[in-house]
Amino acid sequence: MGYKVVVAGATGNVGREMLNILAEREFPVDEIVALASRKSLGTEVSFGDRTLKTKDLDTFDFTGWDIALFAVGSEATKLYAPKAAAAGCIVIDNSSLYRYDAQVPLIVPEVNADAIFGYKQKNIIANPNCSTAQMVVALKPLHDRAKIKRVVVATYQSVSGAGKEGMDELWDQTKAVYNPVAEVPPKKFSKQIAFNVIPHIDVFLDDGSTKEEWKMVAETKKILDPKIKVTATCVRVPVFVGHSEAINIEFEEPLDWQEAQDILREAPGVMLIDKREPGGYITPIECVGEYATYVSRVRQDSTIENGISLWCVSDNLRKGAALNAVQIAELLGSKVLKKG
Ligand code: 11C
Repeated sequence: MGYKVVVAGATGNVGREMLNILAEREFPVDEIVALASRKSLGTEVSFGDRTLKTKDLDTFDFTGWDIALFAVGSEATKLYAPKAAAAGCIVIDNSSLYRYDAQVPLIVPEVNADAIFGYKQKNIIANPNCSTAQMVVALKPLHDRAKIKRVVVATYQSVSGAGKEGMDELWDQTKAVYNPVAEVPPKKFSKQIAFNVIPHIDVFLDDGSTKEEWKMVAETKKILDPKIKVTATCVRVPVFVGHSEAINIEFEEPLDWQEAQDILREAPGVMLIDKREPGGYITPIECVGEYATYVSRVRQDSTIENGISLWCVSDNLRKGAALNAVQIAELLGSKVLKKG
């Protein structure tokens, strides 16, 4: 016996990946429905070797459905997630709407799987921001060994984090540079993204940081440890898929880089590729379509007492979104619902 599964927002970048990953990982599905907003109604999406025609999220009755994976953005989540949850369907939400709600667990299965039981309070579980998810997967095993005090991170985030429109803007601007028939002015991004980098993701906050940077701070605290201090600079780069992060970590206890490598080599969800030679590290183009959080360039930071620096790369649509959501569904299955 398997589950009745809903994927809401099935025509977007993340929704499509949710369907792909449910099929790839052979999630025990008895019945599946792909939902979309009115404007995408009837669009066909793939689920393994099947094709699903999207149905209307607005009129869908969630009664009798076990799990709903939501990838619809905060506004639609606000309307439909409570409706699904009230009908007894457990929502795994990819938007930021519920992430900071004390009654909603925010889960990265490799890091805080036991928090899953908190779903009972609202029947909702939150999926983290992509840049946080990959970072905490890499930090967790190091924190367990040497206790992290402070993290300084700079991100290099791909345009797919901004949805299909972000990807189209990079593509169109890149073409226009070589074949300038018509100018492609910035629309989704605040400046030209082709052949450029933009130190601005999400809205600006009063202290001069951006909401993307704030999310990395707040989410790391909620998922991993509220005592860890985090400071982030989030940057959009002209890469289609795959977020990269340069992470500097200060520990309470000494940790040398060889031991950090050994720990990361064994850590769940992590793939260490660290040869200390040209090409002996991972770049975003190599992580597309993969599940792992890749770590490279592990080295001592001798400017602080117990410091390590490293490079971390992952597919933002997968570990950063759809894969993590499916892993949460798997966790729900194995620890709570126990049907599969
Ligand atoms: C980006 N990280 O790369 C964002 C996308 O809070 O789920 C995901 C935003 C979020 O633009």
